[in-house]
Amino acid sequence: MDFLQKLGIDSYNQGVSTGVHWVGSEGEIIPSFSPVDGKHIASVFLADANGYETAVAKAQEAFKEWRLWPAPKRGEVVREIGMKLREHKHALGQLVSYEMGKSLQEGWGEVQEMIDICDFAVGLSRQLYGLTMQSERAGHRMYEQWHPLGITGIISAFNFPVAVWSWNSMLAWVCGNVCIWKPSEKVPLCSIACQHITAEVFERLQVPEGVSNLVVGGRDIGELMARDHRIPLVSATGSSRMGKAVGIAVAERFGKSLLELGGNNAIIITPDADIDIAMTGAVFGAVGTAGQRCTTTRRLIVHSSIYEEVKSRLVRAYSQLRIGNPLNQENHVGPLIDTMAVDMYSKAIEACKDQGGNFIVEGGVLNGDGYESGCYVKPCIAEVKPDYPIVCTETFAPILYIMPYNDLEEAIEIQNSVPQGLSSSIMTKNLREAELFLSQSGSDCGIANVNIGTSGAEIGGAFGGEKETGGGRESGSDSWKAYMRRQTNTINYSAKLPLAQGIRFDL
Ligand code: UN1
Repeated sequence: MDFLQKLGIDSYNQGVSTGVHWVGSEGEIIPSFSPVDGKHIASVFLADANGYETAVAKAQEAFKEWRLWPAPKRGEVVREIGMKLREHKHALGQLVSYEMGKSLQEGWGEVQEMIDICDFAVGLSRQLYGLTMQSERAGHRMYEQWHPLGITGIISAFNFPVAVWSWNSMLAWVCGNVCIWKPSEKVPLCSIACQHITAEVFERLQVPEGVSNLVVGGRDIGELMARDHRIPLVSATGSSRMGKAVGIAVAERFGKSLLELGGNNAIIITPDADIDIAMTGAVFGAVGTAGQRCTTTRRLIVHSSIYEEVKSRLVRAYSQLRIGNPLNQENHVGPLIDTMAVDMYSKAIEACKDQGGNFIVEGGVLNGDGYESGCYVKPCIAEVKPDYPIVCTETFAPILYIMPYNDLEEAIEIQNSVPQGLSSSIMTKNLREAELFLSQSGSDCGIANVNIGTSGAEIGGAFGGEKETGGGRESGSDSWKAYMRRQTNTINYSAKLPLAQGIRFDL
């Protein structure tokens, strides 16, 4: 495993860093096991309350200096991080794949997303534009400008152990913020590797200590961050349940939160679909990352006239899936993150059966040669009714629900009938169908695609969704605005003091 060495991972690693320096901790030691082969990779000292306090104090201090760096200079730092990531892409992708369990291609793809967001953020560092308005008063000028917020708290999930952090941190940094990152304790080594990569750059460019803090910890650290008034923005990725708790705690102290939570994404396949494209989109969407993306395709809503054809093609496609070690590029599907996730998968299958689901591709946990970790499961497909409680729930596993529809309005209603609102797509060559799906009466999701599956969004667009997905937007477009505060400035350069709205106040 020479990638561990290349990324600076030791047998024992500190879990708290203020950028260049690692902070000793009295916290619990957690081992990181690979879901690929069940082997112990390395261990990490979790952050305790003292480690957390050190990080917050350093971050506060660093912010005072970092916010004074011109934004394009901050962009230069991010550019250098992008260069370092290119150098480490191979090794970091391998670590992501080994520690998290996604395929090697997807591990490298995740690092590519990091590189891409660095490029995006570098350009953005010269484009943090505000508007100029026309004042209603003579001799007045009015405009708005954007200032950094301070500390951005980043809580990330296991499924994208490095990319989601980079979407947040690269933008937050060019905006002039400092960051405190609490990664998922299921994938601590990925975060430690990222911290080593950025530390090299930060040291060389003399970035103040405390701009990039890592706090590997459990739920207690997440709770501290959510309640901490010194952290004006908490960006959290994970389940809707976690996001609700974070959102409430942050709102209670009038902080800002950026929530990217559960999805329950559907593809509508219409009679005018190119079935080959629809199949590839659906199968990759459902089994890619073993069904553990927030953008995973969980529901297929298929027109009744092609329902049987789609079903039999899916059954055939699923019979060809190779499940096994994700570092072996022959395999399509790797393991789930841990045996707890396997348990949730098994329970969801049971619940689906109890609620009336008919499995056309059976699931099951795999044992034996190559499956020793106990984390490998069979992707499966069930015919369901759209309102089964299990169908309205996000299960982070490769379980695909399929259901028929008769007219497009009905299909859109089914698609929108779940509590989550992240990603959606329609497979059709019919312009009218596509445009209806994208119209105000169409998909209610943050992402709506045509002839593309629900997953694999590019970084250039704003990423996030509505309803229980939390409403936040990360990554591209103008998502940067979430990391800054807007200030409206009115300047009077006349010799009088006219009041707005024509009010007179004569002394
Ligand atoms: C996530 O699962 O939290 O769109 C993010 C995608 C990826 C990001 C997923 N670019 O599938």
